[in-house]
Amino acid sequence: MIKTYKVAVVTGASCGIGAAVARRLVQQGIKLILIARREDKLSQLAQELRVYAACHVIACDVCDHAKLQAALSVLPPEFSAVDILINNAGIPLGLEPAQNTLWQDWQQMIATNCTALAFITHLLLPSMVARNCGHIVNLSSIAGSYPYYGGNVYGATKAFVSQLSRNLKADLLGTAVRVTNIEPGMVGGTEFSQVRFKGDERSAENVYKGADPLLPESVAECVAWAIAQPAYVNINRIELMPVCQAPNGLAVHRNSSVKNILA
Ligand code: 8X3
Repeated sequence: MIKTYKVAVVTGASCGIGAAVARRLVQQGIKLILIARREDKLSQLAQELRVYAACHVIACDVCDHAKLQAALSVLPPEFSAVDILINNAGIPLGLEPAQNTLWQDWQQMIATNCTALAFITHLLLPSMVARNCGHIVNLSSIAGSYPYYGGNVYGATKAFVSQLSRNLKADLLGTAVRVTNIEPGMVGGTEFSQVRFKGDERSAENVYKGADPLLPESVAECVAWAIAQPAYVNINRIELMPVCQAPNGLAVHRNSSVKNILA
């Protein structure tokens, strides 16, 4: 039996992967609750998608727990039973080694990628369990599995998301609620790098130079596929990366005399 989900919440819905997932789900007639900070972008997207299904916009920073909780507690009746939660909102800040980073950046990544994701999950999960219907899709990253230079706290927050997904699955055994962790590698066509490099366009563009990255739609396709599986199937995790990317093994620092011999 294919699951008949009716309402999905998408966080970070205003652009990139969030918007692509929203576009993909709405084509299946799923009503959307779109959450992001930028009201203008959200309203524009909602206007585009209302041709397919109803959309409800919540312009809110996911880190503002009180505002988010208030908005989700007064949903119009047709949106009140949330079946799908797409935990997409997340930020990377910086690509410096840990010793050169700003504490505020670490705090902000933890607040957005971990605490806000946990908060909205904690808010919506009880109703899914009570109705015995639901699917939580967490947008983690390959950075949660593979360390890379400058990945420090960003990667650690994604490891949190991946482990939370596994632990939720364990807790939800015996219910029909499903959990899927999506772990993409390099995705172009999003604001990811602009955010990471804080508006430094040159550094942001360099990340994708000469590369053929995934697109937001590549990730949206995975989300849609996981959701469309028969009710008895849980897709635990999907790791995807572009062909041009690979984990690059372990690094060894050698002292300079040996470096000269090996060169
Ligand atoms: C980020 C993945 O490969 O761009 O979530 O660092 S990667």
